[in-house]
Amino acid sequence: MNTLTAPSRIADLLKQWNITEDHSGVSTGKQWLKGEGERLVSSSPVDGSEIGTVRGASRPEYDQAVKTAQQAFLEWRTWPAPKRGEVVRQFAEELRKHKAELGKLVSYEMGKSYQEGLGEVQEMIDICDFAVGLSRQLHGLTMHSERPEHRMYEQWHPLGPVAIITAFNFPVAVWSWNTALAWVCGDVTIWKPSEKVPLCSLACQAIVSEVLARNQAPEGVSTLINGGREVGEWLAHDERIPLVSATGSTRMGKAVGAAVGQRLGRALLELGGNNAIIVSDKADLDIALHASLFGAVGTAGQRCTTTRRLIIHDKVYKTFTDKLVKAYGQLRIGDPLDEHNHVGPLIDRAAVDLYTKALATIKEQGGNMLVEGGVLSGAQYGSGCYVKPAIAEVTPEMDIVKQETFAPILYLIRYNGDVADAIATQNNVKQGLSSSIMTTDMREMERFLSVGGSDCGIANVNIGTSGAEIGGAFGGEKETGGGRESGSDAWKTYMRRQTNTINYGTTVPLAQGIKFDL
Ligand code: UN1
Repeated sequence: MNTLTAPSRIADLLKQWNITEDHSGVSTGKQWLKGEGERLVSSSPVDGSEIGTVRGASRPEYDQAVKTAQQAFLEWRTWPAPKRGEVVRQFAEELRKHKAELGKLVSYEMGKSYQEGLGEVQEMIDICDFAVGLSRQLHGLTMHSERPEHRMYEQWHPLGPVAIITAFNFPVAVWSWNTALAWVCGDVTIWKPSEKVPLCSLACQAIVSEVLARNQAPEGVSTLINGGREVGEWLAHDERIPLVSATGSTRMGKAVGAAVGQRLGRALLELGGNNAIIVSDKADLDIALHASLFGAVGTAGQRCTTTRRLIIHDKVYKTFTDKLVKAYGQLRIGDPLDEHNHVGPLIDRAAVDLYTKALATIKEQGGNMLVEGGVLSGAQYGSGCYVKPAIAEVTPEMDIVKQETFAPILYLIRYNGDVADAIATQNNVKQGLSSSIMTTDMREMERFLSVGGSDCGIANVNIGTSGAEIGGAFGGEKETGGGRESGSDAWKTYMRRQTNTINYGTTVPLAQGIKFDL
């Protein structure tokens, strides 16, 4: 066994954050509630061992935690934004200190490579740094009033408690995209992590609650509510929570969106993708190869931004796919904490079943396997979660190609003629998260980016579909849910806008020239 994953090392890792083998998963900051609800078992897909159990919230505990958050909001919103930013700056400092350990825990509990675990913590640090600057830039506009001696402007106020529902594939980063912004905006946060990776949430809560306590922030600024699916439902229906930010499957997002919409709350949805790279006949094929490879097999195909489809021009199809198949032959699959490996396990056996079913369906629907998949067996694959990245030649109309299978299965589609055909194929799915074109042709590039081009929230040139930086707004259209998180002006979703008109004159003129004199 790799020394990094020896169970004793993981136990040590958890001890530094006072995480015991059976721990409460419900906390309002320094305070941990009992955890009288569902018990979650955390088992590592790396070696199949049970790491610990986490006790979720009962309904009364949930209500207590939300009440504490509401109370905290009343104080937190009065802190000057740069002072809240200072707390986030200190949180980033702690994350820097804990980067290696937290990255390791992410890798061990979720199964992504250690490099990617570190990258995920770096993403947390980056968004915190972004939020610190933002804390001095929560600007509104001023407008010229049509009325004399009047002034008009807008300002942004905090919203209230923000619920954050996250998925297993990014056990720590997506929470911080939301929290770092929400906190500087003056909101408090309530986190419902994925049932599959609860220990990562405990580590994050341990780290941030120290920082909050050190700064005398009120209890409830960072609330953690582990539990089963019902916790997500409670949050979605809860009128005390003005914004629910949810990352996960389109099925989950539709349910959350409907529940939040029903009570006219605000939902920020970041759901499934079906991301394609167009490989033009004018592409630099080496660049295309590298970008496609990481896009398709990084995180074992379990990113919402994973490259699922390659739409390749006929003229370069053979040359490019030969290179691709050769590269797949060199992939090393195994313990993700061993830095020699490229591909780790899928999250659990249920995910392996979905992968296996998808492979069977591809064949049933007429696909041709260019690189056969399969579940790996043998001592080092004892968890039963390791699978081979597969490549299938398909036609774009096949049903399975239109679905998001959260596994390393890459679909190859041919096009000939104009880039417009490739773009139409790319857009002809229900999801709209990320997209790329590989080309050295300026006209093709601009057409891909123009109004008739990619219909996705992210459209890249000569880089892959995954691995977005935090500085841009992150999210997508259509069934991806329409929300934007992270950089640019995504912060506006976490605040309410108020328009103010002030009359400093001595009369009351009405807008639109209306006369109403007595
Ligand atoms: C996700 O898979 O839910 O762009 C988020 C990326 C990462 C985030 C992915 N920065 O691939």
